[in-house]
Amino acid sequence: MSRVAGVVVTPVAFADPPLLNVVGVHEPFALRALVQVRTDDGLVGLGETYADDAHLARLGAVASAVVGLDVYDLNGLRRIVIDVLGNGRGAAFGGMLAVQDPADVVLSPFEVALLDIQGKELGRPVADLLGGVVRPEVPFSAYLFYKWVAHPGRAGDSWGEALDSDGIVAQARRMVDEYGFTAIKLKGGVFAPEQEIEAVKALAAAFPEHSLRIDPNGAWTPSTSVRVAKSLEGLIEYLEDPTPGIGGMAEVARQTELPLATNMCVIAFDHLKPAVLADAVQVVLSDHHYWGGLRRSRLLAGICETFGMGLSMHSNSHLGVSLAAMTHLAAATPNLTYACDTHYPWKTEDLIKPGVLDFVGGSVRVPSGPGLGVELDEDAVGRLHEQYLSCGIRGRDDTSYLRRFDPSFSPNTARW
Ligand code: GKR
Ligand code: MG
Repeated sequence: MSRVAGVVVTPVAFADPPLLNVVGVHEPFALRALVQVRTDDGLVGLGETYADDAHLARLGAVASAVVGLDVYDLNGLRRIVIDVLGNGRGAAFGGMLAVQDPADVVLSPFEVALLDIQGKELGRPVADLLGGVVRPEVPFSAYLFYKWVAHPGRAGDSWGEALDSDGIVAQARRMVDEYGFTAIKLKGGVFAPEQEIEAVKALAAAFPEHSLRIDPNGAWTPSTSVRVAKSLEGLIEYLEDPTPGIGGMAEVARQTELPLATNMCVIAFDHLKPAVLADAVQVVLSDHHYWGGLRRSRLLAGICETFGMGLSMHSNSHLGVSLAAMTHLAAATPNLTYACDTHYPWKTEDLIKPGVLDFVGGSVRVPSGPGLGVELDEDAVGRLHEQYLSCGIRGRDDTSYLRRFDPSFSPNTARW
């Protein structure tokens, strides 16, 4: 039986294009932390998570406290995390993620790493430890963004500009051609709702067989949300976070046939009861990075099944260790019936050796090797860590970055 002998947490930075959203624009580099858990018999398990300074400090505190833990004692791991962090401190992770209690966010990469070790010890993929594979190929969606042609003062990327419907359709065309996606999500909340409705209609005309979604990250008032919903009924499979809060979502849900999805107003177990009571949300977007890892995400799936809610999967900018974990989770979750979100096509650098997580027909085949089934590229880890050290970014802040170029910018939440 293996025990934890040590943990190394390595912050890394990878190039990220200027993708626009309701709170601003992605900075030139996105941050992630790689968590490597080593056992006394030489196995190494991998986890990936956010990497702002405050989170790194919490990860570091837990890393020291887990030494000696039996790698099968996931309940013990959670107790340690709760003991180390104590109660009652909220935490923000940049972008739009803020939680009342960071325990599940901190738990996640350690839990994934221990499952990776368990799988390696047993010679079984992580999906087998989560109940077995129900779908060997996991469908993902094309995740479209309005975007600038380049970060100001830097060289452009190969995607070019997308600031109108034509640009969005061209971006979708490339995503679909290169990755085979059969579902398409547009990140909205950037332009006036009419312009974004027009973009969805242009996508529907260009991709009549594809499932579509739009996610303005709570940019609209409830009445605007109802108006948008009415014009998109029949065209999209769900409307994601049109307006902030469980109350606002419930108000919209009462007035549209469209299912409402969220990764903003239901992001922790405490939020489920009020959301269910208000019938605010018909689809929950799970995300193992803040729902406490893979097994607690399975618990969320069970709760969604119990209350008749659909289940999809949320993504932030991420690398291959996260994609592997997402794929194992989705492969082993029977009621995760929508294509999962992923930012993966936007990255040009990774921590893992290529060849295991390729998209074919829009899907990633669940890796068959033991554990997560991915291998670190040690040179790339070193390179991306150096990039972290030199890039100067220590936490995600899309708003301040956009304000550097447009000092009058203010986040659009519930403005329209
Ligand atoms: O990467 O800009 C982004 C997204 O807007 C991300 O931060 C969101 O968390 O993808 C996310 C979402 O579905 O809301
Ligand atoms: Mg969302």
